[in-house]
Amino acid sequence: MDQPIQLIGPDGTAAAESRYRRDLPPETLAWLYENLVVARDLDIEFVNLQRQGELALYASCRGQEAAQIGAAAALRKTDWLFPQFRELGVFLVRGIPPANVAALWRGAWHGGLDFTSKCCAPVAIPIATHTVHAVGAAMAAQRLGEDSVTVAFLGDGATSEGDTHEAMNLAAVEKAPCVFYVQNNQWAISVPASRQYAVPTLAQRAAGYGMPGIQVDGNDILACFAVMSEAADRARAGDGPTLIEAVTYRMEPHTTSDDATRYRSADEIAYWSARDPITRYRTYLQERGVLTERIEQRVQSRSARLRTELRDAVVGTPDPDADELFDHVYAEITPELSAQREQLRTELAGGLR
Ligand SMILES: Cc1ncc(C[n+]2csc(CCOP(=O)(O)OP(=O)(O)O)c2C)c(N)n1
Ligand SMILES: [Mg+2]
Repeated sequence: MDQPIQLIGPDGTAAAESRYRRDLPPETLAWLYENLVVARDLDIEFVNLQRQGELALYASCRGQEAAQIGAAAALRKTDWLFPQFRELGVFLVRGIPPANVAALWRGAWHGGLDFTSKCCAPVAIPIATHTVHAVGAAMAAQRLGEDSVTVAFLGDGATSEGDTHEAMNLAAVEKAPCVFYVQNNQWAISVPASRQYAVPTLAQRAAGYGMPGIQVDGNDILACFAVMSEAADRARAGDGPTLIEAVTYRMEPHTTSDDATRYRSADEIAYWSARDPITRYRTYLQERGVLTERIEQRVQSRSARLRTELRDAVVGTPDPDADELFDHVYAEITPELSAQREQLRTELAGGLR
């Protein structure tokens, strides 16, 4: 069985892999580093905001930054993103303001990921439903003669859903310009990957659909960039979908509502901490003289600015009018929803015992 594609080893040294390029220009290498650090810092800010009662819930991307940023950076701004819900790194690269992401976790608004201007679908809490939407969007682009690519970001858990099977099969049959990017972070809440599939790797599933499948070290940003570039090129050339399995790790609990110490060991966390995606990339860049003091300062100042902007946008913002829950379901409210709205109004006014 092939090893996952790796361009940088866990200790930051170049891995022996000749099929993929790692000779990106220094400014691109630095830009990738900047996004890794900023994503991690913003992620900490999101967790803090949740702990301080400003967000209802948050699903951390800690540990998965390279998988997300490497993949997103390989795409064009006109390529369509179909996120699951843990993709802060992807949103950052796409230029979606962190405050818009926070609105979603605050329950204040649907999230402002913006399908039209940012080519990014809303997050999909009902697991794997977005995979079929992604294929539909890819087929639409195909029929419109556009050269955009659609990427469904999904988790290892999502691969067990029927929707994922339907999506992959349809995409392969239609040669849809779609990439299935599975972040195998080893857990679906408390269910380990070993209870999720019986094949040795998720990438191998691709053969059953008739598309290429590739496993990549998801903590290696250059490898993730390389395999996504290749898959996007394939899709753009009309050669159909690819299944990528990025092997990574969810360092934090499933969400801020979860206690992961109940189901996983400190040894496991230590194993993956030693494979941290940022530490290895920093070492790699330092050894090549790419990381200068000026770049580190720029990264720190962007990070601090975005953290402050996020905090300022979130803290103290008024709760939305609860009536809004009903405003966007149908163009005209139905009698059932109207009755529910009345009931909620009465309840909020303290009228229900
Ligand atoms: C259809 C459906 N079933 C169950 C859930 C509850 N649920 C939310 S997240 C999750 C696990 C998802 O795991 P994975 O796809 O690996 O993504 P990860 O959370 O690891 O990023 C489950 C089972 C849901 N949201 N939707
Ligand atoms: Mg998972």
